[in-house]
Amino acid sequence: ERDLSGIMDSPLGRRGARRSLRSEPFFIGVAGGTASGKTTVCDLIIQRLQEQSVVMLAQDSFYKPLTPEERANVKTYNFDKPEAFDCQALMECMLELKAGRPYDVPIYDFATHSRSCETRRVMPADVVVLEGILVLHMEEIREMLNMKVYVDTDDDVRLARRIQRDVAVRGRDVAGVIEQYTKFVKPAFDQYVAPSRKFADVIIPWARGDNVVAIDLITEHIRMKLQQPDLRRIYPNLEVIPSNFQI
Ligand code: UZR
Ligand code: MG
Repeated sequence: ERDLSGIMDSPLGRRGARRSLRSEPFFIGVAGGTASGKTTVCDLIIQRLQEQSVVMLAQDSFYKPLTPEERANVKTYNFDKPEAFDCQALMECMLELKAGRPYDVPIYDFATHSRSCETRRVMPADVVVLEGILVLHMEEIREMLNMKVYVDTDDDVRLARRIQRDVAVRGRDVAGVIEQYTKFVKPAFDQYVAPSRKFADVIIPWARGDNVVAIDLITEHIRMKLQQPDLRRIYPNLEVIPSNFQI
């Protein structure tokens, strides 16, 4: 076991450590099935963390753009498998933000299944909120998260919302949405999303569409962790003391 008392008692060491550690954001991942309320949960968390610098990342932004062949056969394309996402780019984005550098996030168009030529610049922040169906399934991503949340909403509620949203916002027709749901969305949910629930630190029941207590608990936890940057990063795992700790 390492003796940290000398380092911790040195005011210079402590200040230096805090300064260098401060630049590492607190990552919170929010997973759950399609149309479970992930985006709403993230919006509410962000609203309540107004005094902090917070950025939002959606796994959806990292959908791989479809090739012309895939686009021609879009009805047979599975958007719910892990391979549909550019996991490499998402990982790169997280690492850049972790290092305190900005990242230009792709803009994905659900109507054309392609990336816009423009990007959205995400600046480094104290808190990074990452939302997406598979953020707890993907191991590399999961391991970077300081807090893992799963939004738990009944399947029938989710299907109803999914139909409404895809028709209203994503330019689909009802029959098409249901067909895609049955063929791809539900099987992938059963195979990847639902089993990732066991990785969550917090499971939020979201059937009614609100859960103020859960949002309060999450934001209070984050606020507390941000006040103790050294505790958050050093005590949980003494092996990962940054090399620049002893400044
Ligand atoms: P959320 N999706 C599309 O419908 N079209 C695309 O071009 C890309 C993705 C859907 C995808 C998945 N599945 O279920 C959903 N299909 O977006 C994930 N079919 O988005 O997490 O907001 O529900
Ligand atoms: Mg969403």
